[in-house]
Amino acid sequence: MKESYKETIRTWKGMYVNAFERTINALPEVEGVLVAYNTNIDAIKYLNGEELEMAVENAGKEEIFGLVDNPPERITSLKDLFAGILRSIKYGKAAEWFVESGEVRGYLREWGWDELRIGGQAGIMANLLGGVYRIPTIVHVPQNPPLQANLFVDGPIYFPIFENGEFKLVHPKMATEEGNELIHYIYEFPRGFKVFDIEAPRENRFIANADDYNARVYMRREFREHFKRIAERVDLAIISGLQVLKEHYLDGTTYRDILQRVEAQLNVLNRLNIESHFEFAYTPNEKVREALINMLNKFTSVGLNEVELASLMRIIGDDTLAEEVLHGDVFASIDAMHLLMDETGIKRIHFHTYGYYMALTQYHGEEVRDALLFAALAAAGKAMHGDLQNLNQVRDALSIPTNERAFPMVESLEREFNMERGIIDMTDRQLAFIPTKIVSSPKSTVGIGDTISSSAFVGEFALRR
Ligand code: 8BR
Ligand code: GLC
Repeated sequence: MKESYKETIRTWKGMYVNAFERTINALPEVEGVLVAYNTNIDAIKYLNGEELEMAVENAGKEEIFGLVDNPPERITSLKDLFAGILRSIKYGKAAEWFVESGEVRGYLREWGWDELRIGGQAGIMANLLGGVYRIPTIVHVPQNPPLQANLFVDGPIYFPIFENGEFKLVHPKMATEEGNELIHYIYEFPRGFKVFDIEAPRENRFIANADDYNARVYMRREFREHFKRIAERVDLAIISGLQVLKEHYLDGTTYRDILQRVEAQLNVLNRLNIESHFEFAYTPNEKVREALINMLNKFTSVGLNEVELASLMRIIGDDTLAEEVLHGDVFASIDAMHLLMDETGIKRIHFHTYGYYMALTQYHGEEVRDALLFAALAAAGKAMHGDLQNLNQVRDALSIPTNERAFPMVESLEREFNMERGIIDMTDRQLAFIPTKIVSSPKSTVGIGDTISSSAFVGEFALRR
């Protein structure tokens, strides 16, 4: 090990400990967070090689293999389903396809799961913010059947209801209804997972999405009609779930109609001076993606990973920059973040990737970096346990070594931009950079991105108070 690395390890260790203590002490400062719109049930199955091989053989191996590199991107038959799963394994890539066939939906339910968890960015963040950080959190839940409501953990997690004109906030478990069960079937596999001659280059998951509500960003009546009353109860909002929008729906609705309703709600948030964060999940449709970029000026903050940042560069930058971002070039990623800020005026961009995070802000302060450090601990805790249940699991992540592979980047940023303790002063902007903690055999990967973004956004706000 390089001698200078020992010093770097000590420096970051100290910063991690300090950031953790400061952030958990500040969290009670947050009075309320709103998370909307996508909540669903995640039915997680940890794949078994032999079982999967048998199922593939039964469904028609040859045709399925033909589809692996010719992906239908949606599921109308069992062949599509298995092609999707094998493709994710082969490339170690996350993917999410809609299940259009009722017969396949029946099969998926029969095939079963190992574990049910609350899903959707909004649902996951509600369990984290309300259940683990104990911050009062109002969550949008498109459907509230008992199966899903019981996946919300105890704590200050609220579902708004109006009874005889009276506004009430109750835990989702206290207001269940005969709703549809919106199930996303998640097939997780570890690095090195083998099936036939395919071997997973890294851990990841394939999602078969059997949910017609979140697919069109269904909004509950309470949110459509009483949004202002809901918004008045919080000081922060996190919006997600717009990535699934399609250009047209069968009934003639378009993504524009849906986004207009979302924009009206953002206007309310802005009038009330509520800071808002948009979680930018991968959006396959280019028109929708472009419309989302155009909406970013209504938000205070945006969170994205390398695939998402690259996909935005294909629209507002160029393909070369997009490729460089995808290949993990840290300088290109910084250029891309600046470009996104120039184009949209958004005040905060939080980029996360395997091994390091960065935040570009139109304001200065060490709390931006400290919130990223706190988020990295939460992410590592989540990777270790699959489901985060308490702050001790976040604290335990302090013992995981800081990712040394990011140290050469720290050195280049110190050389090029005079970075000091993870902070670069760019006059009118600030860039914060942190090496993260990587868990070597994560229990599962779904929801880590949501954990990172919400912890950093809410943590920073708490520290600034
Ligand atoms: P996305 O799903 O938005 O890409 O977020 C996933 C993030 O989880 C990655 O950017 C990475 O930072 C983090 N992550 C993954 Br994937 N595996 C991890 C691990 N084993 N330990 C810590 N963080 C991890
Ligand atoms: C997507 C999936 C959902 C999952 C979430 C995790 O929204 O549809 O099932 O829980 O991503 O980030």
